[in-house]
Amino acid sequence: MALLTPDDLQNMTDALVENDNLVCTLTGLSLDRLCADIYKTEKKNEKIAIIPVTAGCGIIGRFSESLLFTVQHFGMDGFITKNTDIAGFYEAVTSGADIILMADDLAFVAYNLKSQKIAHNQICTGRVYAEILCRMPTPDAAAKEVLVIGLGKVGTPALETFLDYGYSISVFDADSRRLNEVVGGSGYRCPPNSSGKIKKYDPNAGCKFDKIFEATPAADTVPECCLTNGSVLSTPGIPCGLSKTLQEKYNVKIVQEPLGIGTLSMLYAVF
Ligand code: NAD
Ligand code: 2YH
Repeated sequence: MALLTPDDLQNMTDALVENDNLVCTLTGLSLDRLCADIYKTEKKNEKIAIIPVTAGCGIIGRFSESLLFTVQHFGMDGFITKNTDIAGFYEAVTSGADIILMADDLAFVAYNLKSQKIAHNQICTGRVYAEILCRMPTPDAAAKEVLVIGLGKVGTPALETFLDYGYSISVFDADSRRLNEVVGGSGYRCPPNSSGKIKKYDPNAGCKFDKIFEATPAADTVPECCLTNGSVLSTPGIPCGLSKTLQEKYNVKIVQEPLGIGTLSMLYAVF
């Protein structure tokens, strides 16, 4: 699992605001309204505690602060506990928190102490970045085509979303075992009822995609041959899988931000 770094989060606040505007242009909904519509929930003045966690590789500079920015940017009441770990959990509960955000090296979760709903960052991130593409108007309603690159813990819930919307999905993953598993529609962590709806991406077939989803930890994963002028790339992957040169050459619109969009999706999942 790739860990965020303080550098990844350096421009996070600007990126969140810019992406909110872009998502609104693309879908007609702000990120806040989009997440409310995905989960059919609304915020109700919940108090959100962010607990820094020292386990594993330890506290990541700007992580808790970026979560607090996200919470406050979307009009919610949040605070970072002074204590870390279990002492931070005790502080959060005794301070009247309704929802807890906390992450170690393996998982980042939102937990609603009142309703006991829990959300996982990778699932909620994959879902919201896929929903952004699904909610864009498609010129030809029949042509619901998407290319998905990266079939891991973020890419898999995205596949489920595209299947729910009736997309025909082309997929690629550098791990051929995972690729075959997903295309075969069987095996561990494969979306149910996907048989026949997901095909291997063939770079030699000349297919161009208006909509591309990418969730890998690698750079330059989006090949030139899949791009068309004005393609939209929705990508939680860090770093960005599309080079600056190709982005400019094809006027690609990119939805990408390192933490806040996925966090907002987690919060609406537990409201
Ligand atoms: P993962 O390890 O579960 O999955 C990554 C997948 O990408 C794997 O299946 C791997 O085989 C594949 N892959 C690696 N290199 C590739 C390449 N060059 N071409 C094609 N496929 C390749 O990871 P994950 O948890 O799904 O996370 C994916 C990315 O999303 C990471 O960069 C992670 O940091 C990022 N992430 C971002 C956010 C956010 O809010 N922006 C949230 C969660 C995760
Ligand atoms: O970055 C991570 C992991 N990759 C899980 C998140 C999935 N996108 N964890 C952050 C660890 C934060 C640290 N423990 C802190 O500062 O509290």
